[in-house]
Amino acid sequence: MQQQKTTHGARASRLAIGAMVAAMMAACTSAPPPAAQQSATQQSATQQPTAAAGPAAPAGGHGLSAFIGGFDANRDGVVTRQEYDAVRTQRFTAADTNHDGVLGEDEYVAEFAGRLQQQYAGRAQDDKYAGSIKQAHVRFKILDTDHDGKLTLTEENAIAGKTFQRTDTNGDGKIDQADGEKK
Ligand SMILES: [Ca+2]
Ligand SMILES: [Ca+2]
Ligand SMILES: [Ca+2]
Repeated sequence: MQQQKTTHGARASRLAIGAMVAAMMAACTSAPPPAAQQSATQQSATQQPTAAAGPAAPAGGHGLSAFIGGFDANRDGVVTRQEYDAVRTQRFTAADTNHDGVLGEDEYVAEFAGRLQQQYAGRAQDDKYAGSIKQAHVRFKILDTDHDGKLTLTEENAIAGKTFQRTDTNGDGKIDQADGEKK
């Protein structure tokens, strides 16, 4: 009985300490010292790359890995059809700088150049860079199926749909390493 009483007392004092700690923490929350504020800022800065990840190689390129790098927005190694469509629609909208709902060759190439520069990330522009820009001009002429100099989202979607199907070699509706590197 004596022992039980002691345990009881110890528990009560632990509760009291707990309440004190809680009160101290509440005080900290309402008035954070400068040091705590600074570490919170640092933390959000470190978390930023994860939050704004997006495709690892936004300008894409040839082959399966380049395709995944260009469209795997959440970087889980899989490009779902939904992800593919969302990334493309977002790029189309961003490219349409004069907001007329269609892309001129200049708008199309400028948007691609922005992604390519992002992919180069400070590396010097080489012959390959110039080649990629040249390819973007060629690509525009292919995508602009009725050759009126304006790329509509419908035109883009038609070709992109075929590209997705062709890349999805095992036909499971998503693109990942299981589809095998082609050529
Ligand atoms: Ca993904
Ligand atoms: Ca436009
Ligand atoms: Ca697949």
